[in-house]
Amino acid sequence: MSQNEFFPGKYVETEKIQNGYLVKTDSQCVIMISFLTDQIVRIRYSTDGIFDNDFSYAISSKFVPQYPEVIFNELAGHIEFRTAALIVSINKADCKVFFTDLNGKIICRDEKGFHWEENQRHGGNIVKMGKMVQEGEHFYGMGDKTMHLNLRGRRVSNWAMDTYGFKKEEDPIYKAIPFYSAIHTEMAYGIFFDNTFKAHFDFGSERRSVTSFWAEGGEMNYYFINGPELMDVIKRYTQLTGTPELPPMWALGYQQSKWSYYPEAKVKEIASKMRSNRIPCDAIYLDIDYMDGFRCFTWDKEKFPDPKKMISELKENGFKTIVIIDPGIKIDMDYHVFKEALENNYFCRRADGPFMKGKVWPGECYFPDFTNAKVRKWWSGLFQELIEETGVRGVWNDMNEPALFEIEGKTFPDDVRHDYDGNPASHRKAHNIYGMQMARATYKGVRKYNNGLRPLVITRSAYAGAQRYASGWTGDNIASWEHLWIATMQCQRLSTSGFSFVGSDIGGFIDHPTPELYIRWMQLAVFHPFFRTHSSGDHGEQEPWSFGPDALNIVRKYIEFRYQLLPYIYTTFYQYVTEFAPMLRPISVFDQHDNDTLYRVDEFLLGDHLLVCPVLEPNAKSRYVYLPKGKWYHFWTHKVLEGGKEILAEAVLEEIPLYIRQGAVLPLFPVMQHTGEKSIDQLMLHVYFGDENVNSYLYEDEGMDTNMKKESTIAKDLRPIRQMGHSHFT
Ligand code: MIG
Repeated sequence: MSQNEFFPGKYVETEKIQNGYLVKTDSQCVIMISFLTDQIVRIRYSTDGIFDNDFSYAISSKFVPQYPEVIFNELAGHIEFRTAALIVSINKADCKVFFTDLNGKIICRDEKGFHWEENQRHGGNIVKMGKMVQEGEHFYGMGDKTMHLNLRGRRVSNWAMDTYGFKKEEDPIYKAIPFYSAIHTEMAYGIFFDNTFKAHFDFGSERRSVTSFWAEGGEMNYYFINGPELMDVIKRYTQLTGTPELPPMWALGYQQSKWSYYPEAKVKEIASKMRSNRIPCDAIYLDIDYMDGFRCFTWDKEKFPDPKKMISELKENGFKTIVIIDPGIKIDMDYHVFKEALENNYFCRRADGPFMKGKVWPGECYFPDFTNAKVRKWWSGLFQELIEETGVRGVWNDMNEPALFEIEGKTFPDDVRHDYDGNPASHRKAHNIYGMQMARATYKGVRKYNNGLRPLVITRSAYAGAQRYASGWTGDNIASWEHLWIATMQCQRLSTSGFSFVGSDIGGFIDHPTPELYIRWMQLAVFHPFFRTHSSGDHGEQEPWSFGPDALNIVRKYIEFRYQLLPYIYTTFYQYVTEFAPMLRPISVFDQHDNDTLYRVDEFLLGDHLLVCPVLEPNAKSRYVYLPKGKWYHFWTHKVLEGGKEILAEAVLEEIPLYIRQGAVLPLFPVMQHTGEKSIDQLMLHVYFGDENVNSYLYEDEGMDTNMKKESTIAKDLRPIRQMGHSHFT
């Protein structure tokens, strides 16, 4: 224990305040407890009795706290707060907190509990929390971390970083999502530590019996989210931090990208090759080279003499055009974006006043302070021309960690100032949310000028809640088998961290995949919500036809299958948006009561019914699959199998092991070349007949408009297709 560590001390009294309680101690430390629902309790600590202005970028404005009735009791050794689902107790002797169910069974309890160290260099405190590891406890969540899903025995940190060619286990990387879920003795709970400073989480790594988390500034401010089902913990966290709008149907189709497709003739060639090779595709991407000297919101007129015309021709052919936009604005008085921002004082400054100057693609740049509402509004307005005039349909935000070249730490220095929406702060506090605020401003702009159509925004960096504004990709991965494994970890993990609309660069961004690796990657990515091939382009072609005719045939079959699955994926997305259910579900989330699922990471569910078992090794002809309990149809042979055990599954190159729950009804589209091609009300229902009573759902609308209910012709609410039971389906 360090000498200047402080603890709250002894309990003195409890004071009821509006929507909560203040628990006072014999030090100046005060604990604020508020129950948002019966299942979610927020705990804040002030070390001197003065709480900071309560402000969070993470919490969704759509989340309405219920402030349920709470019963307060003072007992001999502790005080307790009871809701209809949960008891939160505080020891009188040391103010340690413990959470129990209504039977008094321990869900989670403090070890050292809250303690802090004064931060003499920066002011404020380093705030720390220590909790006991319960017997047989497992930990999940934490965003895009690259290691095994189960975090028991590990330490990770949150500080958004541009990590080109990141490695397995490398940490931190692009995203910072301070939420974990835990399970022991079939009871799950979650902790959301809403603190944006650089933060660390130790899951029994330093000491086997202790889980701790701490941040280098700010407040100890966390939410305890009750289960007991993991699925409910994730849903409750997701409701708290929000979900996106339903994306347009095309954004769930296949997308082709590269750094970079240019000039115009090349872009059109790629598009027409998609059609001539009969590869279904809905979107094509322009990376940084479309710009004039990497100036955002400009075009290189030599490469793209008439972008509006090109985009409308692509549109005729069924392609949406997506462009990249970075945060760095080139220092150039002849560049209108730079001039406007300079004149209006929109750029970030260093502590002593000068602008934050840093090198990225355009050379020396200044950077908008996206934590200022005025700046966000201005930024949104910049999209008018790109979206409304030129016809771009989606925007891809890169480098928003923010990333800088040629500087220690690869990001802004700590002293950079941010408005933080009226709570002025240094970069230490604003770093992890900079990217999400850029994505937010981008989303607002793209949506505003998109003619009432739903937009697509993609972000590389994220903090908790960023999922409200953007989809995400996992950054600069490598064409290797190890990275295929990392991709399936990251996408499952992000999905269980509230961020479902995710995918990896198919085939790998760096280096060139073998045909086999590209095929296996595609077979996995078909089941990831965001479905895009992207590559650095330095190592050869990475289009579906670049790997020879045999590979092309297999890849085509899977992309076609993705389009057939769209009604199911769209419905799964709707369940995410409205019911907060993660789209990708590790099998531990599917059946936490089966202990064998708690370490398994190589199978996952997409939505309610599809069990996906990617092949992650070269030369495979088969792989072991853990089939969760229940009965499953082998997707390709229709053979029915009994779950609750490991089986050897055939996995020749043409085939990814895939299973569907007995009793499910799967809605399928016909094969199409893009989502605008056919009227999408043609639907086939595949019935996987069985004795189990399994609900299947279908959400339909016209797939484009922001006004989902009003404008859609065949909008229907989430509804059972049919409970299969023993009924016959016609
Ligand atoms: O410094 O825009 O992750 O997808 O192609 C590299 C060029 C900048 C990094 C992104 C990648 C993108 C690339 N960008």
